[in-house]
Amino acid sequence: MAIQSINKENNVKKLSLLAIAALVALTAFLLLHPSPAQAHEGRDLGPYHVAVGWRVEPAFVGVANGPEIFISMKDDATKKVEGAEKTLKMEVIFGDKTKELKLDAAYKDPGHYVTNLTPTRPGDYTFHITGKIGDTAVDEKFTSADGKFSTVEPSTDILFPDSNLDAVSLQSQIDDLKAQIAALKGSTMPSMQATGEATASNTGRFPSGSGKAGSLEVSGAYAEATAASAATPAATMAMGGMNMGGMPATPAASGMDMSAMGETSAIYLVIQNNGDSADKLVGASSDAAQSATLHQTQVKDNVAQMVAIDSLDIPAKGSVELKPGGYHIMLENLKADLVPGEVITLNLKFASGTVMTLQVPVKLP
Ligand SMILES: [Cu+2]
Repeated sequence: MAIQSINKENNVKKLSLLAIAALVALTAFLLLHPSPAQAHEGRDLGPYHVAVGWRVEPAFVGVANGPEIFISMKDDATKKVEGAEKTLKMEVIFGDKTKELKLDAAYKDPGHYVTNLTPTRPGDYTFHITGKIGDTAVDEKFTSADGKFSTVEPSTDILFPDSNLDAVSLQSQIDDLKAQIAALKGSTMPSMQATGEATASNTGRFPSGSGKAGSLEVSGAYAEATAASAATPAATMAMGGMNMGGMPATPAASGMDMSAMGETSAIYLVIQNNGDSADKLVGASSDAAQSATLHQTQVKDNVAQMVAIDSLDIPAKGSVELKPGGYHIMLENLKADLVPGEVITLNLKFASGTVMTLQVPVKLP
């Protein structure tokens, strides 16, 4: 028993030594032969042998990499071909996109040429080499779709501790956010853009409740208050008609006041058209409410009813008054109670394309 186990031990030691020797030999071979047989595609071009692949295999999205080329003589792999970085060009192709890469001779490694490229999308990449090696014309495409070098893989598997940080994931998240912002803007009023003149009305050129854009002038605008006072400090600060510059004039902007949900108010004003052509008020929006629509109050069978209207004619050289019991701009789903002394922003859109932005004070009805 004892002798047998000693023999066994010796055999194991011999095998281990053999394995180590084999590993050392293999490592030395790999170090001496940087042109890898795998993960690169080799081709004979005239008297030359060319191998193309990724510098780092497998290739991952967002990880610094780049195609590389090894060039040697076909009949003697130890004879490296130098100077090809001056006569060859390389471009990378992904889908319908193409990019030229700068080809450099690898440092202290004759016959080895490298580029820098960080792939940003998973999938197949094609490397296109053109120009000359010596006197041999070259126009060759190497694609990962052929399976001889790595298809770029998503980096999700190798990221830690956060697994969702590759460029593609981030871009899709940004695109989602953009779409959400666009949807939010659209729900207030599509393509609302303040004109230069209208913006000027925001800067204090016009007193609160009035504005001018093109040949249109608005005066006497006010919004009906929905509460006598508000408890929040923001509302208190805005009391007394002070418009705090760029600060939101109402606590609405902070979205904290839930008590105003579903509440409505109305804005009244006078629109004067100094121009020679008629115009129409076709839309409105306000920072104080989720929607602002044109309404008309009609008395039917002694009962006052409000109906929504699509537009309101503003005759040439004439004026229209929006007043209680008649036309008004209905604010629906207020973001917060409207308190006397606050100032809200109102955007008016006209059929002529004129857009006017005004500051509208809140008053008790
Ligand atoms: Cu109404």
